[in-house]
Amino acid sequence: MRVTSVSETDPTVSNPVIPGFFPDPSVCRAGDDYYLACSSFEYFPGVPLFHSRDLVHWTQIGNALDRPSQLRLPPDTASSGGIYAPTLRHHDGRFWLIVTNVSGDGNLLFTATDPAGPWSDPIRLPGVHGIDPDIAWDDDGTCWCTTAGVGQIRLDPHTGETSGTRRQLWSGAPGAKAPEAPHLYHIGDHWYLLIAEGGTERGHGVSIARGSTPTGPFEPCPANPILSHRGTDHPVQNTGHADLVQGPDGSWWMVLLGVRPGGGTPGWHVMGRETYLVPVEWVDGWPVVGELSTDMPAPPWPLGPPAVAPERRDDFDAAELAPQWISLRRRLPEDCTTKERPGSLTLRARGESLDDADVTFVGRRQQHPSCRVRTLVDVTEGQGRGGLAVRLDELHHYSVETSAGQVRVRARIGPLSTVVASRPVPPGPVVLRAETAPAPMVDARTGPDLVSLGFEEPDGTYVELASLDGRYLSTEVAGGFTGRVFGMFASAASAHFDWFDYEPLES
Ligand code: 6LW
Repeated sequence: MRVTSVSETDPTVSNPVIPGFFPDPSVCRAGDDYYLACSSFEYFPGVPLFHSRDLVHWTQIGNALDRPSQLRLPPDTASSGGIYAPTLRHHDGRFWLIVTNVSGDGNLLFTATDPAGPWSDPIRLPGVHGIDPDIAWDDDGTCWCTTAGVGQIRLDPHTGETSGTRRQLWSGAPGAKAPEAPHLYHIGDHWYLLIAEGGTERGHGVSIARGSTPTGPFEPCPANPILSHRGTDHPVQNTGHADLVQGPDGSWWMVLLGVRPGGGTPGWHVMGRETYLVPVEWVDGWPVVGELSTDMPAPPWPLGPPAVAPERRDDFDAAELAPQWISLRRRLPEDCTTKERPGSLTLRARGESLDDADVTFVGRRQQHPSCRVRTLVDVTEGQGRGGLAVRLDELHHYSVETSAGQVRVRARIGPLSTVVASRPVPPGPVVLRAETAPAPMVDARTGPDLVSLGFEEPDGTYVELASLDGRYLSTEVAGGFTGRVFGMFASAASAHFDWFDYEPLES
């Protein structure tokens, strides 16, 4: 996150305010603090949580679901399955997080006194059906749970029991794809029901309706969709899945997801759906959403300290991994530890390759269009094999891996899997490298970037083994709801990673 100050009086801030695959943002305010939660799908730990004091600078403070009793993702959990959209709220002095595990126990409710955790074990919600659950309290303390579709039911948030009948609140704009991501707000004299519709691709948009009670009836806003970039050439596309929040000065703002397609036409996005911020004005009791720009005028209040980004280089000196590190479906202490070799992350292989859903993997999201990722890995023990991956899912990944005396680059693109290049190397630890750079020219035939993979000789000289088209690691090609993750993996015996360095490059 960088504040590009044009001048002290007129700084601009860059959007997305949270770059990288952090979709389906839900935001809440508690006094002078703001907290935001995102979807996490097949990754463990799940539901990344951020903190801000100014809605602009967001620092990840943890992951709400960081133990198996909270997040059970079976080995056969599909990529882009698992944890779908959360809603995060502050009520009665507690934080409430409601979310759907589409590959496990359905809708679940968690509470915490500190959003940094620990969060409770789940309260199961067997009577809540559908994804994108929202939770809101009426003035009399009644709790309403609203889900995609848009259905609503009364909920006891302490027991998870529902009561009454599920009522259909609104079906969104005529002919639009199913309304999703409902959020209910009591603002002034009205209850507002905010939804996403059109699907999370290029047709995505945000619509709203209002009524005099939390159960409706709801009157659609005449200006719906109040936000959409469908049919435009705006650099941010797929805008939708929003949440409203009041700024420190009482003004209103919206967080939402969007993507940055690159390359030729139709454009391919590789960092997933990212979290954006946009101002909102109220006119005649309806929200009017301001211009979403990637370099937007800073909000009219003093900006807090810049976000604390993940450490560029991790030497794995700490007993626990920092919150930006994510694994696939689970993280078993016997397979992923910094205790076996102090100052090193030891990964013990479960699967035999990145094609396996159960591969031992620890990675962090790509958050910059251009970046260089390096890691020092030692597989010299026994028949070890492991390496550095650029992953979208089991069917779309590039990797540079090493085993006794050899380094090779593998590419998996859908049904195709091949070793693109290999090179003998002396036995012993080796620095593996992956870096992304904008494609040299942009026309209808070029993807957004090239992904270079290789290793470093002992004197640091980079030996590029392959330069591959980044479009095949994009969501437009692979489908799904996530974005690229750079990760370390073990695919035979064990691999020891002494450090991991993620260097943003000017693009
Ligand atoms: C999310 C829903 C959606 O739950 O995608 O396309 C799901 N719309 O709002 C995953 O992000």
